[in-house]
Amino acid sequence: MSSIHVHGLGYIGLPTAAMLANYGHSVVGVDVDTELVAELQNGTVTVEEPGLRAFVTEALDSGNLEVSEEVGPSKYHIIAVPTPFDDKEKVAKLDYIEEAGKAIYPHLRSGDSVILESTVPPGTTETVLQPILEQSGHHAGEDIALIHCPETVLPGNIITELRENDRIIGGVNGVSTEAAVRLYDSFVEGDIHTTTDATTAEFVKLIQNTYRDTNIALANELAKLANDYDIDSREATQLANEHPRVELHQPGPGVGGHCLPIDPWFLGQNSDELNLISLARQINDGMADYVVEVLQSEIGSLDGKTIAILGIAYKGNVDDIRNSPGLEIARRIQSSIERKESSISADGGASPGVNVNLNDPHVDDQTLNLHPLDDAITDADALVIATDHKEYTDMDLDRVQQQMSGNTIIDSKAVLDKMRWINAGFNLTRI
Ligand code: SAJ
Repeated sequence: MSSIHVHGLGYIGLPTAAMLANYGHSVVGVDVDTELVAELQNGTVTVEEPGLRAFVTEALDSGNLEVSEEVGPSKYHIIAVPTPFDDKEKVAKLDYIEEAGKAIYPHLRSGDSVILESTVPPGTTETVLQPILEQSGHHAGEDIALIHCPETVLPGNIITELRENDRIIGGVNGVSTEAAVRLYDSFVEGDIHTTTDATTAEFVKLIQNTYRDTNIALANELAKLANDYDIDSREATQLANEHPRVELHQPGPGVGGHCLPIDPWFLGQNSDELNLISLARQINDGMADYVVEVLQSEIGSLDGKTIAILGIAYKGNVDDIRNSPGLEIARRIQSSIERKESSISADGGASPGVNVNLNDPHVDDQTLNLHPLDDAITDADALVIATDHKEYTDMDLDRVQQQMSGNTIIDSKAVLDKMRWINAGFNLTRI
């Protein structure tokens, strides 16, 4: 069993630290956020992720997991810090990785390993992290190991996927790779694939999310085309996917979260070859506008209307609102009225505005004016379903019918049984 420091105790670092501790390693979870460290030291886990609270508690209670702000010597250092995205420049900000490297290097000893798990532009391990670590006087690939091993877990299923997913391990040399394989072998049940270098491992992670984002963009374009031909794109996609070599993804209100909308841009950080990939990003970013267009084509002007947006988490059954398509739709609805208001005010008219009710049973955010589902729906002219939460699939049709003042539903995640709701008198449109 090894001594391990896990740097960064967020969505990835915390479950990883707990996993390693629950497999008998001696783990110190480190974070620079004093409040988070204090909370975890008291056994409080605030992230909504199935099973995580109990899993972390088990690790803390066993004594194998400690949480600290202090870095010390350790056989392995795993870096799982965020890589924020500069949306204007379309580049990754690597400050947290640099800070982690600076915190680690004074404690490095011969034979130690540093593993970067954070998602990064290709080349980061070798060109950004390695020079910082080598300020210790040790050399990566000689007397210390340096590796990129990307995380690939799906929020909502993190604990299972941490254990069961395959892992890609790319060391700066063979000895580095082997050191990481020994560690991940102690808990990973999936296959471990090794690559010849860290940059390939970084690239692989990015192209997995880029594949998904680009495929969704194709699905979104097909949905718009299908709409023009007055057919249901979901039915067409399902039939197309019956072919053994076709695997189209699902259209929707846009692509949210902190991975798919961002990682494709990292590929272009040191290259000018992003063409299809950046177009796919634009198509997916344009879906919120498209949903509003469809809404307007169903109910006409939004002036004076009440629209309920159901779902602001970026995807079903999670509480994460980063790059939320639902919130983006709400903003676009508001701004469509603001644009109209400014043209109206030129000729002296007035606009009654639009009333947007937000609901999300999974999100608890005091900065947003969230309504309980019943309140959000009451007197709504239209519902826009933007997240595939289970609660929306289970909505009581009769109750919704009694509460709404209109009958229009834009089901951008295809959560409702379309024909059942249409047969009951709803004007239901899928994206
Ligand atoms: N979405 C669609 N259509 C689809 C699938 C997804 O519109 O057919 C939307 C979702 O609604 C959501 C967004 O895409 O808004 C992203 O959701 P997701 O479930 O595709 O992915 P994430 O961001 O939750 O997690 C991804 C995963 N990557 C892949 O599946 C290749 C996960 O395994 C990674 O670990 C994670 O990114 C990450 O951390 O990079």
